[in-house]
Amino acid sequence: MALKDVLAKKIDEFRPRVVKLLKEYGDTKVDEVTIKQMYGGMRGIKCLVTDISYLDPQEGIRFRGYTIPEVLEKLPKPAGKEEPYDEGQFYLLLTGDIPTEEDVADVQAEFSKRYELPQYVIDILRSLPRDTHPMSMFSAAVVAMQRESKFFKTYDEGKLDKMTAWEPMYEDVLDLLPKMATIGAYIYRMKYKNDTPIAPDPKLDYGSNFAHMMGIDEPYDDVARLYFLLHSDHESGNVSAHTGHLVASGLADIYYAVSAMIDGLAGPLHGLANQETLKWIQGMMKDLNYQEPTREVLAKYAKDLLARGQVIPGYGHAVLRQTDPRYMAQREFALKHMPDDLTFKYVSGLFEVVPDILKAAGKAKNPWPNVDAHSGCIQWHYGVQEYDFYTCLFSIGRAFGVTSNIIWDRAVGQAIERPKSLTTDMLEEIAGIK
Ligand code: CMX
Repeated sequence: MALKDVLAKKIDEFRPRVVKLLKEYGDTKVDEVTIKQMYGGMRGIKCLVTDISYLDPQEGIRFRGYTIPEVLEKLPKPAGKEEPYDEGQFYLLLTGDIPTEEDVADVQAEFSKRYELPQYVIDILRSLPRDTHPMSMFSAAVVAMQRESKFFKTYDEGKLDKMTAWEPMYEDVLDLLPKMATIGAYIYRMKYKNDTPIAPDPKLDYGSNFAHMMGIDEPYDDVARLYFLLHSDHESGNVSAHTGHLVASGLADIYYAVSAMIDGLAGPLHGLANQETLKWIQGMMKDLNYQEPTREVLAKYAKDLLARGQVIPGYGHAVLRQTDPRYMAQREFALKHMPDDLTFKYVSGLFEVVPDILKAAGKAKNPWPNVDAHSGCIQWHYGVQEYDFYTCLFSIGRAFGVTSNIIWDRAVGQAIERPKSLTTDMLEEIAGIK
């Protein structure tokens, strides 16, 4: 069955569960909120619903109930390749089912018609000053395509209906996801490779097409497939996913929502962390005269950093309390393909010493590495050495999960977001200070 038909069936089966919860259990309490949480970025407040992924503090992310090792094992892979099709990950995120080869081929056929960018998007990218940050370029290119939105057109013609609103949203998502790869690679080659963009090849799967448009040989296609899959979703409360959901909750279309998602990713506390981590590691390599890293020198370097009151980049997490399985998946790739890479040796050496140092320091709730401790070093190894671009890669991957969530938001009629604010005076009153 084609993806859209499978999805339609799933949505029909799922809606009564939401209706029952709201009708019969709508007043059931889920959580309480403290003043600390209100000032503290709403950390941990249970107030969002998503069925696409769940972040278990011990196990890490589960996509539709599957752990990362399970997803990597179960999803179909292109012949002779190590990493699964991103088309298959999209199918899984949307439906909760592991797709067959045929299902993946259907999604690939849909994507293959839609990689080409409208000329005006290229014109817009080219008209921006070349030193514009690639994330700003990315966001501008996506929002510029809003005129293509079928969702908006349906709304504008007065035909948007609660029961079918997910359908034009789905069509918009299918239009946009392949173009995310094309925009990313276009920006890369225009900005960093002497303005030599490479046209998409519709015969290729998503990861291979991206590698082709980046102009990077195998196994960068596997790197791309893995990278996009690992970054595709991380529940819906992180800044990028939440921003996309929030903007779409006002019935904005996917172009506005994904452009805003990109803006959300651009901050150093979120998507920019991967480039910051690699920058720090390479600074350390320079400080240590590019010597082969030993446990002793790495430990001293990390301890000195802590003594100066700084955080160790790539370690710790707001929710996770174990080594991020996304880190482990990348580590396995690096051990196989680039064990002698010096940057990887530093990354690997830090993994051996930093957790104990952080545990001994006693502050960080999670002393283990997160995804960002690893991703930059693999990109660097395959020639993507422009730090600024790394968050664009994250944007392409994250769009798979964010757009899946938004399709389901429309399917189950998630409402416009409108939490309530209080003033500091009111909080002092509640606290009994006044
Ligand atoms: N190095 C040193 N100290 C750290 C630390 C680290 N890597 N991680 C946490 N701590 C410290 C915090 O600074 C905090 O200290 P204060 O009480 O003095 O403020 C204390 O430990 C408690 O923090 P926490 O509750 O464990 O962590 P948070 O939820 O507040 O912050 C994070 C999480 C990721 C911002 C933090 O661990 C950090 O700054 N890590 C380094 C930067 C990084 O790797 N960012 C990428 C995040 C990836 C992602 O979010 O996906």
